[in-house]
Amino acid sequence: MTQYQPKPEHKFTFGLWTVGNPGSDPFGSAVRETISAPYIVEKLAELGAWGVNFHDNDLIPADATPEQERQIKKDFRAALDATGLVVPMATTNLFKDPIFRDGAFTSADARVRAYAIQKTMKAMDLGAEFGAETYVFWGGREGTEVDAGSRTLDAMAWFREALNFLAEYNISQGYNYKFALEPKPNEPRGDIFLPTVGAALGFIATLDHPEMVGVNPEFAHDTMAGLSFPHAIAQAIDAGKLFHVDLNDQKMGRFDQDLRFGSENYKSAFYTVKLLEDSGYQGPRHFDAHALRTEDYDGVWEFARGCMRTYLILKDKVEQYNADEEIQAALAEYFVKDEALSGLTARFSPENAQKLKDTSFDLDGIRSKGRGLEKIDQLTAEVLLGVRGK
Ligand code: GCO
Ligand code: MN
Ligand code: MN
Repeated sequence: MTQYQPKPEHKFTFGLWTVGNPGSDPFGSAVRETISAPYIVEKLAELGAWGVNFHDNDLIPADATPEQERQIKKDFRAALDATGLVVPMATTNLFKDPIFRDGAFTSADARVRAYAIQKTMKAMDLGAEFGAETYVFWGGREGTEVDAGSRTLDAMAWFREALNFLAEYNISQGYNYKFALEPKPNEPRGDIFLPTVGAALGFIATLDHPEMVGVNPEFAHDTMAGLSFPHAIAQAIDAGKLFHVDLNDQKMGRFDQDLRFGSENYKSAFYTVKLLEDSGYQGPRHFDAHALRTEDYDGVWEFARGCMRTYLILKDKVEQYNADEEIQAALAEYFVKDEALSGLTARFSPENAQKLKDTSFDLDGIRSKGRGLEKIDQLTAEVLLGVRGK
């Protein structure tokens, strides 16, 4: 049991909104009482987490008086100091207030857009006060159910304008945040703008400070849409843009379930951990997940422990996979090497192009040989099922 004990060095984080989620859904009210931020900090530290993240209003309720705000910050700070928990990421709630019913940065109402930027600047101030280094932008309300307003093209321009404004604010305040855009295909909107990691990466390239902005992919979001999460994060890593990651689980084609990490799609969870670990990703391992609505707080802490333990178990499996001689031998066959040809294709030159044109390939030989993936996949399954010795 102690083998998979989460520790701060593993960089596990949770949002106040995750373990603090009281379990209400569109059909039913809360099943758990609301718990305070300092209590959450204390419990997370006890479980071995490294950090805690928040939306502005998770910490400071929208209707708090200045006096209440001061007291909340003081108590939260005291809990952080007492436990050593850090706040690596902060974000803005741009979805709860009815004012954002048709978008925040992309609302067709200029007053709403300006208010969303104002609210975000204040939330950035709050995050910076607690040392946050990553600032997440999840545009949950940035989208449509109907295209009746025909604002999609304008929305792209407004979204860009907002991010450019906030990037300058980041610089002028010396906050040094890295911005991370979090794509999601739908929910709460019927269609959310920038629905995939690829869409977000394309958009980032159009910003004034593309170097400041990366992505925060979430397991559930790609899985909901039937896409591959490991492929999404691989693309983010390749682009040097994996600034943060939201780990959870999800059944394909369902509403946003936010299940315990690794509870549903073992293989995708394994390849997710493998990509994060093998690529040397240094950021937080953030669990943006909720305990099942069936649970009381005992279940919530089981859930939080479970997310972290499963990550560590899968990390162990990755090490086992990487060290498994039979798997490595099969992989060596799979990755067919040809230095002469790779030398030609690595970089264009007229000479290389000519040589490549003159090359004759053993096409039938290549065509007739299978790729050996059944074997590699079965060996991987056996590692995951725990029947291959270490
Ligand atoms: C969701 C999102 C959010 C964001 C959070 C941080 O599906 O509701 O994943 O949980 O991650 O707002 O920006
Ligand atoms: Mn989500
Ligand atoms: Mn998320």
